[in-house]
Amino acid sequence: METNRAFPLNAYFDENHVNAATVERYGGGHINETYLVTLPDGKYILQKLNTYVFKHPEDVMDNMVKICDFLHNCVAARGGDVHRELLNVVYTKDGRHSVVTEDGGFWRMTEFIDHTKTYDVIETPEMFEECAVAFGSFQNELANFPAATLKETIPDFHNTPDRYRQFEEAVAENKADRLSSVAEEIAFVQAHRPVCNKLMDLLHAGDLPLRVTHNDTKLSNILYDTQTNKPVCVIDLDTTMPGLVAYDFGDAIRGGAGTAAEDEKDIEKVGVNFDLFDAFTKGFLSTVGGSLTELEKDTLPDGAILMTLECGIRFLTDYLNGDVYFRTAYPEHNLVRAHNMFKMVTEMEANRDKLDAIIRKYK
Ligand code: ADP
Ligand code: GN1
Ligand code: MG
Repeated sequence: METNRAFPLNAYFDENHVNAATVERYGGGHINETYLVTLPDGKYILQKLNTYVFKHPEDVMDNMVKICDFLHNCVAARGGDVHRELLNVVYTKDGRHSVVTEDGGFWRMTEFIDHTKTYDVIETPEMFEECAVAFGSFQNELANFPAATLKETIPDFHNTPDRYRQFEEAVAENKADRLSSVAEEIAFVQAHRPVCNKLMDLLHAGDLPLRVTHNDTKLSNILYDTQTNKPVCVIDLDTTMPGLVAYDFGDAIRGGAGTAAEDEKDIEKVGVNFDLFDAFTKGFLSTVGGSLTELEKDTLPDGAILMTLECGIRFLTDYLNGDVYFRTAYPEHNLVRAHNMFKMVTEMEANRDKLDAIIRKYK
């Protein structure tokens, strides 16, 4: 339990409420600091945004407010529960979407969505198919969102060639003096350099359209109802901005179709579960398939390989830089994560025919 004086609760509540509040660390995200605030009459999620990652956190919140307002209308129009099926920003007493504290901390609050949980490893293909429907529906609902009003919260977020450039920079700088221990991993990434360009080349050639995508479709960014085990809400809208559909498909496969957790230490347990790949494809294409071009559908497996490779490159880069981006629990954490991503890439590449056949089955 943390002392609530360390948090900007005064900006949101009167003195009595502040005194009655308890605050505890919550959730397992790699980026922001997340806390559960409990008051006698309600629960809230308070988050300190990671300003190393989000250089302009006010842009993140401006986007979030616009997206949540838009989703509010969608959920209300279909008769859904507007306090459960979307994130609701809690405003300060003077009507602001965020608080900047004296030490420069950037904070936001949302309503806590109770009786939900997240998963690090999915339990059944059915649950993963439903996850796909949830992410697909999120994309469908935002199809009419005015994309030009969104700010780019992390420039070049899924620009894989640029991620490769940052990796090369990290190798050259060797800031954490870890280079000598990762020769094999570096060779793996270098051998995959040509793969990094595929989707960006198609985008730049005008062959793939930009849509409003979530861009961080990992399993723990879906809240599942603890009673029904069905997805309730898509969360973590910090990177929702224009992107390729293959990013959302691919990142979800990366984070959910594995046979083990992202940071499983026993590499033997790490691999791709093709039944889960099948289930996600089924749910996703049944939801967004009607609005996708043939090429978008055909390049979904490229997205799965690319997002997994990109994430592995990002973990390895962060390891080389001394763990400055992702939250880590021990020194080799990012390296373990990178290994696991590269093993999944290898397995998907070796089974490309199988992945293509699954896409054909549902397209
Ligand atoms: P990060 O960018 O660090 O991943 P998230 O916004 O995804 O931050 O939040 C981290 C975790 O906190 C989520 O995985 C989820 O478990 C929990 N969480 C976040 N917002 C809510 C909410 N409004 N209601 C319930 N749980 C939430
Ligand atoms: C981060 O924020 P979180 O924990 O949901 C990261 C994703 C990575 C993921 C890997 C803003 O997601 O891009 O794929 O970790 N988010 C950001 O687990 O960088
Ligand atoms: Mg998250």
